[in-house]
Amino acid sequence: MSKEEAAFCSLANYRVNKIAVSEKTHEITETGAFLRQPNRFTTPFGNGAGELPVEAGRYRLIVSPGCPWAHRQLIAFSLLGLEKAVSIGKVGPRTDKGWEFSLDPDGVDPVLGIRYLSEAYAKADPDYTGRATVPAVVDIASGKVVNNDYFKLTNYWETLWAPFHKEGAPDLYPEELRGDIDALNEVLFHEVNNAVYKAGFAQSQVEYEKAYDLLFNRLDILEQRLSTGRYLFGSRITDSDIRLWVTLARFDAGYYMAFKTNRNRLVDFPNLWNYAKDLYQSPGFGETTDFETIKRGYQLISSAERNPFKIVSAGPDQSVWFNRHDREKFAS
Ligand SMILES: N[C@@H](CCC(=O)N[C@@H](CS)C(=O)NCC(=O)O)C(=O)O
Repeated sequence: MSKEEAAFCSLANYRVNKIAVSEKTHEITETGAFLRQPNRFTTPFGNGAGELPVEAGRYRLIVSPGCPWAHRQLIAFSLLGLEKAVSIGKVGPRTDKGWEFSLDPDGVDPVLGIRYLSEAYAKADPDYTGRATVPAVVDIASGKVVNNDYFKLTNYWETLWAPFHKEGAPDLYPEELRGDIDALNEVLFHEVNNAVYKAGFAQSQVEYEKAYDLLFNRLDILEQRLSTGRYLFGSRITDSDIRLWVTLARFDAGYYMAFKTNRNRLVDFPNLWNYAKDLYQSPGFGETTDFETIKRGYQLISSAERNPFKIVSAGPDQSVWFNRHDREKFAS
């Protein structure tokens, strides 16, 4: 965690934090760096007092398939078979009113009965002035957002929600690897998942280049790591693979152009590209990936300033994701 991020996270009073960042500086520091708003709703799932009870039918998970933080949840749900316990609602393209349930009949989520995701945030905290983000877990009975902690959500699904996993579901967060997975996830967040945003939203050359260097330095290390094992932790898919993969899936179609993370494309890294294709062709990954939504989502961000004619690139050719990969060489 950088010094700025640590200072930001340690601000005790979220309201002060929110005003300083969202209203005055729009998540931009004095030096022009992008500093993501903290998650507002972080109550953990669990059976302790004050925790969110793990109960089938109680919650609705709201996602946009274009969003990497939400896409993680879709992959975990597909691999674990959780959709019977927690239903999923999908928002349409983001508008100037935020996320809208524009894909649903009459533009209303059939379970929550709301038109905008911001309504569920407002029900939970009428004073909330941050961005109403996906993924968001909404308590169906109250209609309130109860958790939007994208960093921890997959870990909850993988552990506390185990009683609702489908038969034969993989263990994506094996106990003996948790320390190593957590350590890698922290690095992945700062140097890959969020580094692309730090590059794309930077408002100074220096901060953009800092993020760019951080990102490609880490991708070079991961390229090496993936030369010795099929997945990040050897022969089994774990939570870390889901986290790395959602960023790789958006790399050439979104970040490369829209966020200027263009030292090279994903397809130029031999191991990362074969690894990414391998996962794309595995259950849970390709089937939850919507390249058109991803492309439009990134290329039309803040389109008034960044892309005033709203032109979305025709490429890249997504059929390459079905090309052969070489990762079976690691199969035992
Ligand atoms: N909850 C996190 C991360 C989730 C996030 O940023 N989601 C994006 C989509 S990838 C979003 O919902 N953005 C809505 C907006 O910016 O209004 C945050 O608040 O920064």
